[in-house]
Amino acid sequence: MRRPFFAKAGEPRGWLLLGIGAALCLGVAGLAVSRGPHPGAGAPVPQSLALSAKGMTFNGANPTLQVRPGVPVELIIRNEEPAGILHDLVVPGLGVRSHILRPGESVRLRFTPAREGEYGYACTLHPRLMDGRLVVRR
Ligand SMILES: [Cu+2]
Repeated sequence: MRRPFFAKAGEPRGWLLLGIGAALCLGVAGLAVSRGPHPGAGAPVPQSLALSAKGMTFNGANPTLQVRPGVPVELIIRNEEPAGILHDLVVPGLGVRSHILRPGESVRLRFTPAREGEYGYACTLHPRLMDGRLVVRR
C-alpha cells in the first residue's frame, strides 16, 4: 500500500501519543475546574435544591428530596408554566410555605430542618398532582 509522500514511519504513533497527552491534560483541567473553591471551615454550606413547577408537576416527577438535619436548606421554587397557571409550595411539617407564584416567578425559601424525619411537600392549588416527600436524614 502506498503511503502519502509526507508520512514517514513512526509518525502515526507520534500523533496518537500527542492525542493521549492532550486528553490527559484536558481531564486534569476538568477536575481542577469541577472541584471549585474550598468551603470555609465556619458556617455550614447551605444545601441547595430547586423545584420547577411545570406541566402540573415538580421537576416532572415530584422527586423525593433529601437533606441533612441541622444544615440550612435553600429551596428555589420556579413556576415555569405558560400564562394563567399558578403554583405554590408548602412543607407543612416544617412550617415552610411560599406565596403563590405567577408563571415566570420564582422564590427562594430558607429553612433548617432540626431533626430527621419524612415530610410531605405539595402545591396547595394542585395537591393531588403536585406532592412529594422531603427526607431529612444524616
Ligand atoms: Cu400547583
